Amino acid sequence: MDIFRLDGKIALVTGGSYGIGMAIGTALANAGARIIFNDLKPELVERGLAGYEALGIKASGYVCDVTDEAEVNGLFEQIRADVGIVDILVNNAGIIKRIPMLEMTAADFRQVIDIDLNGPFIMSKAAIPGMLEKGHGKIINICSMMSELGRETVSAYASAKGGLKMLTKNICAEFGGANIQCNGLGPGYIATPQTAALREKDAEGNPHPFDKFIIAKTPAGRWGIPEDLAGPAVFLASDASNFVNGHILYVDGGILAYIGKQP
Ligand code: NAP
Ligand code: GCO
Repeated sequence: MDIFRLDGKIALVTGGSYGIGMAIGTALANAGARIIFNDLKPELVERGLAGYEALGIKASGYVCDVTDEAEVNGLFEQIRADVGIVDILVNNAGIIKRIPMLEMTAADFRQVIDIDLNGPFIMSKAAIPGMLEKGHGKIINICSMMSELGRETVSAYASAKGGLKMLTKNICAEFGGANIQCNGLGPGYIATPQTAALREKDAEGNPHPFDKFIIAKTPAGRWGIPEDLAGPAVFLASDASNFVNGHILYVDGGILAYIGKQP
């Protein structure tokens, strides 16, 4: 079972101060990895460090905007000086804007693409030289149901996550021969701050219509929790997946396999 261990590996999780990123960082740490994360604001980095410390995990946190190539290159230089060369990169940072397409501005569309697709490109481009130097590397891109399906109001997000699926396959194509595996994790509907609005009860305490829809659409009959991603993330970060490349592993409770329960 040592093939699932990450001892001696350095893992960088973007946007890792809470939510899915924190859960994945925690899982990789529990498998032996040295955890590093970045976030947009110092107070978020402090929050993340406190969260990891409370779990007995010694993490390192840095302020860095994944869309700023100069900041990202500086981040990797700082990490190399402070900790070492990154072995595992988890491109987790992301936003969503739920706006009907005809009401969405081009600026809104561009911002989502910038963070959710350009960000992973910039981060991967900065991480790969070190991985080539070490002779191995793991890149895990956090995709989505929207890498495969459309939905009203999320045109920018679906375009970004669909592109992220194809960036994953392209990194596989360009660097698979250098022992770098790039795969995607495709979470279903997970209870985090990003989906809080879709789960809000009304004044009478009735469930949100979308909440009921997702429950009916998910064979597991529940929303996922960030911890549901722990095992799949460790698998894709470990030697257990050294011959898995360009694959999107969906962790969705069965949503993509299911037409949905009759109302
Ligand atoms: P979340 O709770 O909104 O957390 C996203 C994290 O990314 C936050 O820490 C956020 O910081 C950070 N971030 C945003 N823009 C950034 C930037 N430019 N540079 C650095 N960090 C940035 O989201 P989540 O639910 O944990 O989702 C994490 C990832 O999983 C996202 O890529 C999301 O698209 C994907 N996903 C989520 C679900 C779901 O159902 N929750 C399902 C499938 C995929 P701030 O707090 O400062 O914004
Ligand atoms: C939405 C949700 C989804 C989830 C996730 C599903 O508005 O439909 O936010 O996009 O975040 O991406 O996999």
